[in-house]
Amino acid sequence: MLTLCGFPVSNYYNKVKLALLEKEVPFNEEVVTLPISDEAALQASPLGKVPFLRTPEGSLCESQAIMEFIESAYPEPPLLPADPFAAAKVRELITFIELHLELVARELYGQAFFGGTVSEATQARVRRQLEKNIPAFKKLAKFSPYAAGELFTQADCAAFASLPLVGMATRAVFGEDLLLVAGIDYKPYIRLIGERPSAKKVLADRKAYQAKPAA
Ligand SMILES: N[C@@H](CCC(=O)N[C@@H](CS)C(=O)NCC(=O)O)C(=O)O
Repeated sequence: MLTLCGFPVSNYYNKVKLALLEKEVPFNEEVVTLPISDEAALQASPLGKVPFLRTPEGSLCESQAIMEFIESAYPEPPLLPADPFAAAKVRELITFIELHLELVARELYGQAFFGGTVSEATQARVRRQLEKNIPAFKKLAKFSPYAAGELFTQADCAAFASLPLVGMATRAVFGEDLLLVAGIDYKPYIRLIGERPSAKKVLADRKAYQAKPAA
């Protein structure tokens, strides 16, 4: 049996959880919070990040590596197109969502979500970067109706988990949602994905986790 380790507020955890639920793969969840100090967990995820996956063959970290494992081990229903070029386009989009949008916006989270402050220099750098990367993402994303086109793919797992964070963080720090400013009307798309049973479970589990008093 697979065990997904992390916590249900993490966007990367929820990306993988969506894929497992879409494929109806049986899995357990183990809450692992940050910072990770447990030596066995650090063995599984040496950078101390979540998610990581325990499998009967050993553990795996890095959400995209986990997604690729799940896709190969449980091919149905596919979350990547069979055509190699179309599959590469999905992976390209995931890289834009995570590396060029989410990871850049992540520098704002301390101020946006955790009551911290981000220096003006960092804010300016992040804004410049996002003002370059968001229009680039817009050129690739289809939203017709899914992120990469007509099929629900891994890119939707990534987009559903990460785009709202980019929007919320930029709105909180800059006073405007830079995705919307760039003309990416992602909210109807998020609502569409949110109708899927997999996404409903991810959202319900996140809400329940957030409602729990801190241990
Ligand atoms: N590239 C990693 C990113 C995972 C990641 O950044 N997870 C966050 C939680 S959403 C985390 O563990 N942060 C703690 C840290 O970076 O030390 C992946 O795709 O799994």
